[in-house]
Amino acid sequence: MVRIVRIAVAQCGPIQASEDRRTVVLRLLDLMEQACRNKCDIVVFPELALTTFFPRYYEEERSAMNHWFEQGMPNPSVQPLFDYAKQHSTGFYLGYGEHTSKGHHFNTSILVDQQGVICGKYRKVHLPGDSEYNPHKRWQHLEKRYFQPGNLGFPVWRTMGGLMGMCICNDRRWPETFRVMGLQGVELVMLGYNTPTLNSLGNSESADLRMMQHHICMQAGAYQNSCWVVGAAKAGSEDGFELMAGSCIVSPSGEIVARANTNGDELIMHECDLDLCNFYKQTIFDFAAHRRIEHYQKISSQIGVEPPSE
Ligand code: CDV
Repeated sequence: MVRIVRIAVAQCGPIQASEDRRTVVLRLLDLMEQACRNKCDIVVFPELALTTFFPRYYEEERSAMNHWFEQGMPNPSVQPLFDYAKQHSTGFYLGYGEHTSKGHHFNTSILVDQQGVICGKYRKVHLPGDSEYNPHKRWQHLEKRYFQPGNLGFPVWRTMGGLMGMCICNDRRWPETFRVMGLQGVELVMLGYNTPTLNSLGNSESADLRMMQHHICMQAGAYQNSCWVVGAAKAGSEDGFELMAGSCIVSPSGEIVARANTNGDELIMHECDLDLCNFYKQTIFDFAAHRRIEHYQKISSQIGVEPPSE
């Protein structure tokens, strides 16, 4: 039996700090309706898809940021997305700031199935940026101030016809993210991102170079683990802060098969044949046949670089 998952990537244009959840959810619903009209099975929304990218703003008092977080999921503001998913049998991936009942804060994504039920939760592991105000940056990136590192690992869920995984933004730059899911046989990895178009430290990285780095990470993750990788941007100018677009769908061969070409709300789609994963999983990346774990200890026992002594 052919296993096709029709994926829609719902790239979002900017969300300004003044926009309320209701307005944002209406935009997301509009994208979901487009996906549904095109008979898509799953819609992938960006990281922190309900708000502006708030970690760019410094607050001395961390609790002053609580209004950017969701205390329950679903909650009344996002319920229309869940209702729509159930009525139209469309699953979705959604990124948001999570404030738990125990007072912890995470940069989270959920996977909602075609019955409108949360079937997976992921909390961002690789938090970039600073925990304190950084005077050397042209703008702040304070994820380490406002979020705890994810504590759920990189699970893979058997749902919606395949083996599904999630990660968030900066996670895509770390090969370990994909490999841990690859070792669970993942067939489709969904991710949302908010990536500044330029480097906040003002170095010479061009926007094109940063776009290339973004794509190369997703392409390598897909190829080396023989899975589909799907990335949804929040793009454009958020209150004067530029975020890159470049949402795309990458096949298990590492090729980009669909790519957004605007900086705004835009849907891209592809019929992902999950059985295309089998070829590389059974040949060049047959892990059971070729991995040499006796040489990989440093990967899970060492964090920073330790050069040999002189
Ligand atoms: N939201 C992010 O995780 N952004 C990072 C930036 C700061 C480099 C990213 O990897 O795109």
